[in-house]
Amino acid sequence: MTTFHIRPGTEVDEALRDGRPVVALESTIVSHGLPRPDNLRVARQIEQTVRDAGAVPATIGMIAGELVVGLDDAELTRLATVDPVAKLSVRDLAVAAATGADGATTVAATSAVAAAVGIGVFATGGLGGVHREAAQTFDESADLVTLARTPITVVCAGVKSILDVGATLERLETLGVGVVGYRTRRFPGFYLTESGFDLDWSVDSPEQVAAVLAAREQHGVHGGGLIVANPLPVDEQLDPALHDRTLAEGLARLGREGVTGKAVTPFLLAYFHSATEGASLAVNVRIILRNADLAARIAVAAAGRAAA
Ligand code: PSU
Ligand code: MN
Repeated sequence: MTTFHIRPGTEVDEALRDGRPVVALESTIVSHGLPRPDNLRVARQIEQTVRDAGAVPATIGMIAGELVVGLDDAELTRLATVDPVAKLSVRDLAVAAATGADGATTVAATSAVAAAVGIGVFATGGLGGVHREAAQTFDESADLVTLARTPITVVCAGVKSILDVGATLERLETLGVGVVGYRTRRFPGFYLTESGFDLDWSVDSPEQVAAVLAAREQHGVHGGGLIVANPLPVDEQLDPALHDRTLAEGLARLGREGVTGKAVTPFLLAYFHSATEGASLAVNVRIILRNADLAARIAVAAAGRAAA
């Protein structure tokens, strides 16, 4: 008998059976990435954005040890409000299930679970990656190595600007993870429109991303992930001077307070949100909603192609 399993929400289950477009969403953004009480409102807005673009949202998380793909509103509320909610990467899933934990899935865990149930498109804010000073700390997000072996398309605004962006791009290349800019040849910088790094490829439409996914499947050669990097328009980015100041101070505090490991990303995001008096939060929300919209349009295009 199986004790632990993956439970699809009713709507997600039906959509997957009918071949309708579904977009996976992560819950770590909700529990650890955004401050309360905005987090719950934003979580609902992300789902609504996916619906408005014609796809079914599947927010993934763990409720009392059960892995759920397509949390209902009560479950979403629970992960947004109770304490503690564990931050679950792929390696944590089985232990959290066996111990009956509540948990939120990171990009890594969300990607792995989504791919396991046959969801091909996922929207988030910014990927995890190589942390600054990783040469000493070895702190590199499991998001990268998971994407190397997981056939999922992740729509994001690049990697969080708190990271070493150049090193992260090098690791993505080594790991064989595809990276394409959405209507840009510059890699986005999360809070900032661009990070200062170039990309080899850009795509112009959801249909073109769907064509990439179809080609990958037809080749049967590359089983890893594809990153669709979707930059914020320049007039919507965080003021670059404010960004650089806040980042420098946040990194200094990190060192002073001895924050390490999986607490680093939530600490820096929270510091940004308080130090910029909500400006970075508004930008972060814009990023996620824009990515949810694009991911849904990609899922719609991919489903249309499959049906044709
Ligand atoms: N993007 C956001 N906010 C977040 C995250 C991404 O806009 O909170 C989360 C994701 O869940 C990602 C995680 O997987 O941060 C990376 O954490 P770490 O660096 O500890 O792997
Ligand atoms: Mn880490």
